[in-house]
Amino acid sequence: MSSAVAKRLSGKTILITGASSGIGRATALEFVKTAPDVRLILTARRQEQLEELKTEIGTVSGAVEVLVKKLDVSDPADIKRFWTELPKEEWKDKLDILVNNAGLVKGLEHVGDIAEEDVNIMYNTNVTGLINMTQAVIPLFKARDAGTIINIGSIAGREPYPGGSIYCSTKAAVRAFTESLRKELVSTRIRVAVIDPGQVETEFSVVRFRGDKAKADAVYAGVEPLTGEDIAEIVLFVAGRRENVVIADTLVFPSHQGGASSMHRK
Ligand code: NDP
Ligand code: 8X3
Repeated sequence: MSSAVAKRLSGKTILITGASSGIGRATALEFVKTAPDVRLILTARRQEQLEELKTEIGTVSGAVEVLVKKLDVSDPADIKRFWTELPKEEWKDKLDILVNNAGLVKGLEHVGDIAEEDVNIMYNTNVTGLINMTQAVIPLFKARDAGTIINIGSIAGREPYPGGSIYCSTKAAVRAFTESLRKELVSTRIRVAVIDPGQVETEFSVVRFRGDKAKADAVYAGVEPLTGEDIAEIVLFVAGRRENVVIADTLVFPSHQGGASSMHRK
C-alpha cells in the first residue's frame, strides 16, 4: 500500500466486528501492516481469539493501541452494553472507521425446512447487528462530520441461490441498507461503502456446515478461493482513499468464479 495511504490512516481509530477470524482478523492485521500507529477496537464473541490476535499485532508493531472487547452483535442489549462501556474520550469520540464484518451462514436447507433458530441467528447477526452498530456510530460521525463505514456484503446479496434464501436475503438487506444510508449522508463527509466478496476460504463454510470440516473443505476442492487477506486489502483501499473519495460498491471474485458459487449447494 502506498505511503499516501499510510499517512491518511495514521493514528486512525478503527472498530472491526467479527475480528476473531477470517476477513475481520486479516483486516485488523492489514491496517497494522499499512499504518503501524493505528488504534484498533477488535470485537467478536470469542475473546480468546481476539487476545491471540492482539498478541500477534504486538509482534508486527509496538505502536498500535489495541482494545479487545467481547461483543455479540446479534444481541441488541450486548451492543448497548458495549457502547456504554467503551471509554468515551479515549475511544468512542475518536472513532474514525467502522468495519461491519461480523456475519455468518447456517445450513443449506430449503424454505419450509429451515430451523427458526437459524433464521433468527442469520438475521439478528447479519442484518440487525449491522444496523444497530451503524445506528450507534452515526451520531458520533455526524457530530464530527467525518467517518467511514465499510459493510461486508456478499455476491449472495446480488445473486440469490437455492439453499441460501435466508443468508442471501440478509446480504441483500445489507446492500439496500448501505445504499440508503450512503444517499442519506451525501451532504456530509461521512463515507459509506459495501464490499461484496465471492468465495473466500475462512471459517465461513465450517460454520455453514455446523463444524463439519470435511464438508467445508469440499467447497474449495479443486479451486483457488480468495483469502481473508485479499478482502482485507480491499477494505484498506476503500478506507485509505482521500476523504472526498467514496468507493461506494465493490464486487470481488477469485478468477475461477463468475457468479454466486454453486459448489456449496451440491
Ligand atoms: P468467519 O467465520 O471466518 O468469520 C466470521 C466472523 O464473524 C468471526 O470473527 C465471528 O466471530 C464473527 N461473528 C459471527 N457471529 C457474530 C456475532 N453474533 N457477534 C459478533 N461477531 C460474530 O467468516 P468470514 O471471515 O468469511 O466472514 C466475514 C464476513 O464476510 C461475513 O459477514 C460473511 O457473510 C462475509 N462473506 C464471506 C464470504 C466467504 O466466502 N467466506 C463471502 C462473502 C461475504 P465469533 O464467532 O468469535 O463471534
Ligand atoms: C458467501 C458467498 O456464495 O458462499 O457470502 O454464499 S456464498
